[in-house]
Amino acid sequence: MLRCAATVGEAEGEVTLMRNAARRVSLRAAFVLLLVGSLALISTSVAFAQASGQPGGVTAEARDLHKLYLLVLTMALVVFVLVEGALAFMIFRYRRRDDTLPPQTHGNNLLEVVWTTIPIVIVLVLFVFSFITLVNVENDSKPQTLTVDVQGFQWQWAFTYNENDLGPGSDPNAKGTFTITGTAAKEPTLVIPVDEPVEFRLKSTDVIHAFYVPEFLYKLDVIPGRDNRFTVTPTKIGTYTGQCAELCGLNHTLMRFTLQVVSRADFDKFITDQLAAANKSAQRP
Ligand SMILES: [Cu+2]
Repeated sequence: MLRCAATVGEAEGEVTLMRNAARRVSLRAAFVLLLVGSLALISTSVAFAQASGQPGGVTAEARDLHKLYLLVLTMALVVFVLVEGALAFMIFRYRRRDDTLPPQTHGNNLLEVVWTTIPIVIVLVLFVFSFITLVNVENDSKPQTLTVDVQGFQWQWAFTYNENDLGPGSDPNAKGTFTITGTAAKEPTLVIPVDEPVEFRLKSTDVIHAFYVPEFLYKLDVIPGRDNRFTVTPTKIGTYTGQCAELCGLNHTLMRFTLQVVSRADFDKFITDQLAAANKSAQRP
């Protein structure tokens, strides 16, 4: 009898060991599945975010902003798929089959901690990356900056260049200036060199306007009495459109302009031509 009881005990012990081993294997499989699934979901979301049609911009700063956009969109997609997936799973798996009340659960510390921690981590990650991007984009201490004074007025723009402030090699004692002023009939063209930091100093003589070139992925208000400025480093030669992005009165829609990003040689030629024209008109009686 005793031997028989010992044999039964040993058999039960073996069964428990086998069950524990099976549980470990299935836990490991679930973990691997979760890891592979998460990686697949993240890479699919990154690919989807990249293909979502948001243009990458034409400046170094826009590239940073575009990266931030992709990060935010990827995180949003991952959260969306996980939340909606869990919701759909619950709806179908635990749908009502009869009138029996399901087991009622009141509070679960682990779940509370998990669903409080995850949003906090997401917000912190977004805050840190947004802050780093903002500091980079709004860093106005970049060296060798060429400056253009941008004046917004009802309802056009005036762009002023100073001969002593045209980037590397410009004569600090030169005094020539010229202004390109837009009119209702003729929109102005703003010309800047490629691969050089260009600072825009924004001023308004009347109401609030906003200086906006969509390809910069950035805009800044032009406020009377306030010296707003920002710097961009264009990386792509081309012609782009700009516009006022703040409703500033009846003819707000007329506040469009053209932006040309050109090579340094073309920019120097543009400056020489404009200064010559400005000198000629100044000498006219
Ligand atoms: Cu406007």
